[in-house]
Amino acid sequence: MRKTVNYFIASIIMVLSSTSHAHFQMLYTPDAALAKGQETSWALIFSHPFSNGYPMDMGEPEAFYVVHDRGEDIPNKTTDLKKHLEAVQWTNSDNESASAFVANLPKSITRSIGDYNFVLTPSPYYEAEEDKYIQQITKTVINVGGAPGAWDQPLGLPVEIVPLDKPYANWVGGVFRAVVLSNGKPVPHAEIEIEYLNHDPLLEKNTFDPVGKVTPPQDSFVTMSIRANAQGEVMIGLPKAGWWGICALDLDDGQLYNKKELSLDAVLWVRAYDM
Ligand SMILES: [Cu+2]
Repeated sequence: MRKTVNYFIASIIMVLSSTSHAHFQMLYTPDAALAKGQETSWALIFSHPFSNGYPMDMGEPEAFYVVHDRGEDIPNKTTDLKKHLEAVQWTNSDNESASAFVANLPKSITRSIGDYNFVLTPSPYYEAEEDKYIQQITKTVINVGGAPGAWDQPLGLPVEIVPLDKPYANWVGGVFRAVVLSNGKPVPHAEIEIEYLNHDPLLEKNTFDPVGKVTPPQDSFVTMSIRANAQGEVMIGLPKAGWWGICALDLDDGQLYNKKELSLDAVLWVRAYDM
């Protein structure tokens, strides 16, 4: 009985503490800098990347596509990827699961050299605790063959984090800069959350690696909070190899969804490599 009560209390504490961690839309693929075109595997999970906290149900995404850019004078090419989506149940190591999506993209998608901006517009997620909807428009940029494209150009999304450094080519120990846009305009002092992808998605198992790479000294280190500067620019350090998520919160102008408040957020994933 005592054990049951303790377990019950522990569950409550876990729920309370996980809700204080940032919800993060993940648009994951293992590698960001590919030597040549190849098949790529993706996981689209709405989760808590640092803590391996409970995942949240994703509805069918509103949009999932890739914009390929091969540099000057060649027009961008947009390829819709929704037909490649496969609905799955994604589980964390506490056996909490939620609906998510995976995509195995054929080599033809990343056949040529240059930058590939993958964009996901998930359907709005209802957050009961705050009685509002959250929609995180998410970008992951990868490169094939080292030929730079227009990684520094906005894609014209309603809300967007635009890189000021190549998001797919960062050494550990470097910094990464970006500017936060809403309707194409910088957002001064935007509220930003940063999370390190501490538990790698295991794509063949639809679950996260139960072993985290780092242990935080305290809860403030799980989701780091910063503010953009007066020009809407953000700068973060990259102290460890892997993926870093940057989320700019609530960039809309009081938008509603189903007559409730909608927080329209922008997420960018940045990859750091060991030197
Ligand atoms: Cu959360």
